[in-house]
Amino acid sequence: MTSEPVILSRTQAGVRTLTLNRPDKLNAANDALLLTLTGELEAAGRDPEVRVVVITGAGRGFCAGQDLGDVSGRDMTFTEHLNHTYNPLIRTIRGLDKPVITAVNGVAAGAGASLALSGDIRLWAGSASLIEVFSNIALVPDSGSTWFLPRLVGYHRAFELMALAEKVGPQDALRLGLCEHVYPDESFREEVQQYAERLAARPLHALGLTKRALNAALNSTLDQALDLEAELQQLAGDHWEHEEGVTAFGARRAPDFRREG
Ligand code: LHQ
Repeated sequence: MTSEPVILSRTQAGVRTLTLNRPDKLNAANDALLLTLTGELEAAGRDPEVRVVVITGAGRGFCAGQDLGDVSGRDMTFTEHLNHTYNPLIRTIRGLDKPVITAVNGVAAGAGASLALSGDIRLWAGSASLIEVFSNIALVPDSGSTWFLPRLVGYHRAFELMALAEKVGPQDALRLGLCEHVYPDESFREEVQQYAERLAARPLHALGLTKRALNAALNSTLDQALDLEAELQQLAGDHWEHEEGVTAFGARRAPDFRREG
């Protein structure tokens, strides 16, 4: 008997879509799902055909966090489990020098909420929601939630969301800055693909450096940010993308950042 792959992968117009595929459990994560997703992200980073990565969920959920029925992680301590699975995943997303879109199609709970927040761009369907559900089972928010959430909503709202584990819907998510756009359920997949293709037409090398600069700036002083900008601007300025952008501007045509340099 062949079992369904835990991650589905397809590539269209430079957009690699990785779909969490345990729909019966709202894509609750087991080790296989987490390790495969991390491997797929690394592979997408190396693949020149891939310009943008989309992470989404099959069925009505995005990701319900740790699969509470899966005991495969139980021969490890909680700390070992996080260091083996969730932490490398979140680090890979934030460290990838290509844009990652989290396309939140349904409920994102626990570590699934952290995953939803970890994207460079967060697109939500009308029926998406986010729950910092950890306190329901008397755990601490993990997989980056304690880092992402207070930066987005401030300490106090973050604490309240974590303490009460209340569901955040799309309109509140937009207002709080937990997502960039909300699209109707019926057209969600098409809207995500269209958005991702728009991003894929942008200058990939410059966007990778922008991602690096922003991530560093979240933890740096203004002086450090200015120094890093000056360093990275040299890398951007020396790249063919910059020449293409300037040439296109002068010629009053659209730049073609998809061509090989
Ligand atoms: C699930 C799950 C799930 C298994 C729904 N597991 N089956 C890291 C490292 C180490 C240890 C621990 O944790 C962590 C990080 C974490 O992520 S901790 C947080 C773990 N996640 C949760 O506590 C969420 C538990 N789920 C829920 O609270 C609800 O299911 C939510 C709010 C996500 C959705 O509620 P509903 O829309 O009402 O759906 P449902 O509850 O009816 O679930 C549908 C099915 O999915 C159901 O199965 P069934 O066979 O009855 O249809 C659930 O048992 C299953 N499912 N989450 N995490």
